[in-house]
Amino acid sequence: MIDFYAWYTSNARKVLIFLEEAGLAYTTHIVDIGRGDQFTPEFLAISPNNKIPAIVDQDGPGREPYPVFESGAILLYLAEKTGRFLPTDPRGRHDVVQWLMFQMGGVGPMFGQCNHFSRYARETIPYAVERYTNECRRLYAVLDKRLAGRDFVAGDYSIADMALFPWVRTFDWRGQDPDQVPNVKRWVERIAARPAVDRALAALAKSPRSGPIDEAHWENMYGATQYRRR
Ligand SMILES: N[C@@H](CCC(=O)N[C@@H](CS)C(=O)NCC(=O)O)C(=O)O
Repeated sequence: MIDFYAWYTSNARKVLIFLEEAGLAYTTHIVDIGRGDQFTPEFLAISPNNKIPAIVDQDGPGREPYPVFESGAILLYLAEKTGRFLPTDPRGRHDVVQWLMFQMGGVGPMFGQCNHFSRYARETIPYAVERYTNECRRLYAVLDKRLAGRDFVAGDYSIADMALFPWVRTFDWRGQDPDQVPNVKRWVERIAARPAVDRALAALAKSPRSGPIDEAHWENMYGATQYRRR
């Protein structure tokens, strides 16, 4: 049994796609990062960087519970645990790891900054919006080139595709026209058509938040006076 700690974000969806694809038994624990639930001592013991996603594998190495944080590390852990979605031959494996790191070190942080400056920031800073929008466009172009003549980013469908898909599919969030990156567009459609992906996206589709967020916490986390999307 996997305990899965999540909020309604792309980083959480990566892990949920794996859990659904592999058919692993899991329980979802919603951590409301807009109210500061990620700072509880219980959660910090699992995820010391106060971020979702995180998991606890109740049947970890040595048959002991084992906590894992950082979505890329979680995907590698689950791939190795199940022997799925990560090749065992060295070339295939390192191809996947490189594209996983492209997501973790490039797409995730840059797309996140783009979201922040174009949708959440207290004031509009044209330099920042332009810088991150341009960097996102460059990353889309890198991925488009990679996907020319390929169905998936590195060999068969793998944890690299699972990591990239939730971020890349939201073209409009960063002003990207899908028709400018036709290989990426087709790859997004190919992955979105998978039943396990559909189940994962439906399960973490939209925040069902009922009450207000903790604005002091949000200010601290995002530098915005209130939650707002442009
Ligand atoms: N590199 C981390 C990033 C995780 C991340 O940024 N999580 C966000 C939500 S998507 C979060 O939990 N933020 C809460 C906070 O920063 O306090 C990963 O890939 O797991």
